Amino acid sequence: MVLVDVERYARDGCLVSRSVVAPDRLASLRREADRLLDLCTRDPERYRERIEWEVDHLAPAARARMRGVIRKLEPISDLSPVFAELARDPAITSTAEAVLGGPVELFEDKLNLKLPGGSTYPWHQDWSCCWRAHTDELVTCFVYLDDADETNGCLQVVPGSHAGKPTHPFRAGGHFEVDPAAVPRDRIRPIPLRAGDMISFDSYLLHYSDLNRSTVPRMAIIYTYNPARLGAINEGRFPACR
Ligand SMILES: O=C(O)CCC(=O)C(=O)O
Repeated sequence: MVLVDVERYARDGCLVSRSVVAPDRLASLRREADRLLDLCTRDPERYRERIEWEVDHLAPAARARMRGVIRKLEPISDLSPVFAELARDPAITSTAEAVLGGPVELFEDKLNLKLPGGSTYPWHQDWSCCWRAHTDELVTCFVYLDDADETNGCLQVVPGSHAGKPTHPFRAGGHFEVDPAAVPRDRIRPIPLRAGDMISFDSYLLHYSDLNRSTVPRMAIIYTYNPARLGAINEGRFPACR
């Protein structure tokens, strides 16, 4: 049985779990990530609804060398039995189950690549930027396939920023990035983790990741869960192409 520190999660809005994926399984997950990347890179037209390109998120000066590089694939569980199985693994789901108080249903699933040169995710709150149409009873489980630190863009968070379910204003003219003035700089914590570790977090938590300035990838598989009692509320996310 996995012990989950739900009090700490409630206080910080996030929780680190070490070694949720064993080293031998990590190797096969990386191969699966490479297979999906290859599949989508070979036929980008077919998979276009799933692909986010790096060039669409980088400053103009950095775009030329990142042309054709994929930043994110979403969804993936319908393309990949391997990642669909991982989504049901108790080592992953037990945190979401403990926090949400019962069985969980997969709400969202994606593979964030952040290959060398990969772009920033600006400060945001998942609920206010992306999921307002749905419930806010959501827990995101962010599992690293590579070691991650500040050089290759590990996640950074503001612990406790979820408390009271605040909705911070967006940057002027935007609909994703929280106004940088609303981010308390002195409370920012980078969370360097090893491959196979996981950070789970609340849908109101302020989080960010920097450019990958290193020569190594920072791949992560990201699952978000809702309580199973609400049903499969985000089934519509799957595109027709397989
Ligand atoms: O991959 C990352 O570094 C951050 C991803 C993220 O925050 C998101 O997908 O909402």
